[in-house]
Amino acid sequence: MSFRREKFVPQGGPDGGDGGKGGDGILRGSEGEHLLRAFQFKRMFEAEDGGKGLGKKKSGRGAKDLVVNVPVGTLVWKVRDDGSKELLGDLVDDGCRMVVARGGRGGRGNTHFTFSENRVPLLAEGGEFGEEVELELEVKLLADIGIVGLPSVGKSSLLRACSRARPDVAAYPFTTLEPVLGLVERKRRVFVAVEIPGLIEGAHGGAGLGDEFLRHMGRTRGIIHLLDGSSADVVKDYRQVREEMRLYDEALLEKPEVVVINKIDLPEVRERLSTLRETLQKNGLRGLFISALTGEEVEDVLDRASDIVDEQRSKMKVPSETMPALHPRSREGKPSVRREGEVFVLSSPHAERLVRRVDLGDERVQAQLWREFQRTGVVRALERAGAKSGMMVRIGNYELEWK
Ligand SMILES: Nc1nc2c(ncn2[C@@H]2O[C@H](COP(=O)(O)OP(=O)(O)O)[C@@H](O)[C@H]2O)c(=O)[nH]1
Ligand SMILES: [Mg+2]
Repeated sequence: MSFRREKFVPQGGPDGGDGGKGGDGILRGSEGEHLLRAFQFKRMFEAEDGGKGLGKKKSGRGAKDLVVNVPVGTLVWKVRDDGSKELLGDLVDDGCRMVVARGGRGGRGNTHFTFSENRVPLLAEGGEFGEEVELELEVKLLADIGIVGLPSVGKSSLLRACSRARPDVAAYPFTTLEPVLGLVERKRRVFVAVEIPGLIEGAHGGAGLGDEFLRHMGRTRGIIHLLDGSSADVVKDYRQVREEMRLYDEALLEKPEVVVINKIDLPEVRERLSTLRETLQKNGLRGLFISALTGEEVEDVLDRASDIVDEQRSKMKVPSETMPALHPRSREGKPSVRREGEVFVLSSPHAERLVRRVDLGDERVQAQLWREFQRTGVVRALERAGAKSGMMVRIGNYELEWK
């Protein structure tokens, strides 16, 4: 609320500007995020208030939106008051944004409450309250790197060696029947690796596995193709797996891959390292040699895989996109009245915002409020509900006597 100040004019016209809009609460999918890090120590996030309206009809500044980064692939659930949940959507792309709680609009300054017979408007609105929402976030790890290879080449062992994932390791095939995901941390970079249940293993697991396989593989940015150094023919093994991949989806063959020969800790493998290298070379392959069991040279593989992930991430940048807000803004709506014993409870956002902001003890304000209530249908609603002189009317947190 503000009035112009001019020399020789005791009280100028009203010039109170509107309040600024409160910031929106936004979730943003981010490739760089792999855990809900932002939520480790903090569970409650609040965008800033909009700035106050000023004199000279200056509007308050709109507050900056609050943007919280979550991993790409996060599912967002809204928790209702009764505890039930509603899926609002998932943040599938890097940079996509979801407005989960809208900031309130600023209140209108007293310039809006001038009427012909009222040159000194003492009414102004409080700002609209921002939306408040309780969410549950479910992180679905999306694999960056798929580890493929025949049964028992050491896929589970490698995933164990480089992440905290604990897949079954066994000396016989057909163990890992579900894709196991592990978070791999390299220096300051993080990526997700998935053990793809061997295609042959999968063939024993029923039809559903093929879909699982594709779901994870389709999205990976690269492949670690693991070979067993103690195998009689690593090139044949390699081709067999590539052929299986081709049968699932030819596009899988286009993904960048690292060829890795495992089990170099075994003496018989160590002895024929140079032969193995030659054989691979002759077939146009270059491999890295590791032992998933002892961890020897595993770092090299992870560095290489990490590079692939970074390269592919920068290639696959999708334009930032804002999802539509989640629920339609409640409209101001007509005032409604309900009775609670002797008290009439008025529900009208506009009226609530007015009483929050003005000096109810001032008789001039009361008169103007009355006028405004008449104009906006509040009086009629109360009368229709049976309000009579002397009864109490509750508006927001205030109770007024109806005269
Ligand atoms: N000596 C040796 N054995 C290994 C190595 N990696 C895996 N193994 C063994 O090979 C067998 C199969 O390993 P696993 O990780 O389950 O293979 P997967 O079927 O490809 O997941 C297990 O007995 C492992 O202990 C390795 O680097 N050296
Ligand atoms: Mg396994």
